[in-house]
Amino acid sequence: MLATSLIASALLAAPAFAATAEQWRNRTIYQLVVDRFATPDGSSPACDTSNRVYCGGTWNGVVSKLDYIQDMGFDAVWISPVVANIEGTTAYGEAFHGYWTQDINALNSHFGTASDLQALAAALHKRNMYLMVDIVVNHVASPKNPPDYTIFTPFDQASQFHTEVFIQQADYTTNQTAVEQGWLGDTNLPLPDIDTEDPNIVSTYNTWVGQLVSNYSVDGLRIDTVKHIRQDFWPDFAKSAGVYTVGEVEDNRTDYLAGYTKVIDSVLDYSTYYSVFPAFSSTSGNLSTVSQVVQEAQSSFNNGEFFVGSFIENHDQPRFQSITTDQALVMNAMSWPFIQDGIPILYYGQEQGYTGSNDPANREALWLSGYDTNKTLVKHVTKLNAARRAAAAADSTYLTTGAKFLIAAPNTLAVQKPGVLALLANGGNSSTPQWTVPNAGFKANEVLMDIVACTTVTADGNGGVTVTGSGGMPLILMPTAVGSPVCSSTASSTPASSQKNAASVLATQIFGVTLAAILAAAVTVM
Ligand code: ABC
Ligand code: CA
Repeated sequence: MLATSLIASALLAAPAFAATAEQWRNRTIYQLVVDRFATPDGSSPACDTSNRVYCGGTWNGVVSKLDYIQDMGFDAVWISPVVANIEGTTAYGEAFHGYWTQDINALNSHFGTASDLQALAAALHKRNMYLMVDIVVNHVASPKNPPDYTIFTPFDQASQFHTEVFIQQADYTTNQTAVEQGWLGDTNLPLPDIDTEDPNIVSTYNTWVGQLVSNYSVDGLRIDTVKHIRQDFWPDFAKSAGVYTVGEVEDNRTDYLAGYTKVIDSVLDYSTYYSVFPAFSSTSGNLSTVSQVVQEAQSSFNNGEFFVGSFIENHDQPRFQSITTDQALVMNAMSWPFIQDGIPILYYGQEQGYTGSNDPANREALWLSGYDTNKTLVKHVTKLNAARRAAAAADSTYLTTGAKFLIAAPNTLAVQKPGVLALLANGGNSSTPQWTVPNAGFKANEVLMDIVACTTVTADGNGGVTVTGSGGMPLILMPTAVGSPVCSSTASSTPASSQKNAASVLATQIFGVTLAAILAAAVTVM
């Protein structure tokens, strides 16, 4: 009796999962900007991104929309930074995004109270979902230049900061010391760079991160500006955090990113991003570069690509649909994070077809979409999540076996993971891509389900496939026993345009067969 009630109360308390990288491996993450995701009362205030002001989203707002996130199949949420930021307007507007720290020991009151943030963690845990919090330790932000250091907490003295010298673009490839000890921002809004060489500051930060994680039951951390602090700062910091850490190292050089995978759990997969994004955003993009970059990362990253955060959009980059609105290219690009080795991340609004370009345009209010779950891309991502989960359940090696490129051509890719063959293309919505994969690892003559169109493809006698796509769409093939439930548990996501295509292909085939049969019959009669 006592034991039962103890268990019951432990369940009610929904404790932190304080999850390790290993526990994050099978998860998928929905990234959101708190100010732009949901209002606490369900209202839909206007939100002109170009004004760069707070629009009204809060942590309670996030709680109220967890069904929307969970129904798409995500089991983790990455929220924008939570600590108190500088108030009022600056040359670049207000700190609605949360990256302009003033006080690491206080919360940003625009988003709610400490108990609201704890309630968000508890609401997620009750659903067996994880909370990832975004943190910034490299710098604070100053509304004026030179800064008045007394406004910051706890580092409130000029001596606790590096000398004010702004990082220049050229430094990024030639001067790592400048990258680590120079300042981000500019004279309009400097981001004073904290002296993370000072042992007192290091220990303050290590204590701070442990408390943040325990106070708010955090399960994982996205760490900002990781390349702006010396690498040997990170292992102790990550250990003090005690949860999965994925770092932002904005760089297209795989070997450069690799270094950081040795000091924290992993990195956001920026080098793949810089090849995947252009490769899918135009019909003249080159998909074969994707295989080169990914294979280099698989062999040089600590733990290969398994713990990276894989993404197509985020709050710093132009949305995919600001470059192209060809829905076949969009569907292909969006599939990428879900068929590779790492942890997929979807940036809020991508599922609603948002088109904002560079910051601040890419931070649209999601309430303006009405959280429409009938959108094609909502359905597509729901299936992608379901397919990944089904693949992992069907084959225990799915999440631990590196992706293989069976085709890596300029316009087509065939990416194989245990039990899944993803056929991707960048020919656009009027193309009919073709893939010939002589040995795709399926059983001889096995019937496969393409979970994108929810139609079947039959493997040949060697377990290979020869497929002609329609409307430039990707195919994600799985044995029917695994793929059919993905299709039946999620509504059809086939866009009207490609349904028409598929129907006309079918009609041609039927007509072709009929015509051939009539001709054959005619020949026989004659
Ligand atoms: C504000 C305005 C912007 C305005 C800017 C000057 O000021 O909103 O419109 O253009 C936060 C806010 C931003 C704000 C900034 C500055 O603060 O979110 O809205 O911009 O006040 C992280 C976060 C980011 C955050 C900060 C600061 C850091 O994700 O949201 O921004 O806390 C560098 C950093 C990177 C940082 C990024 C914004 O800046 O390294 O951590 N992101 C090269 C460098 C990168 C550099 C990038 C941009 O330029 O290598 O290190 O990122 O300056 C590829 C190369 C890359 C190259 C790119 C451009 O090309 O491989 O290396 O990146 O091919
Ligand atoms: Ca620094």
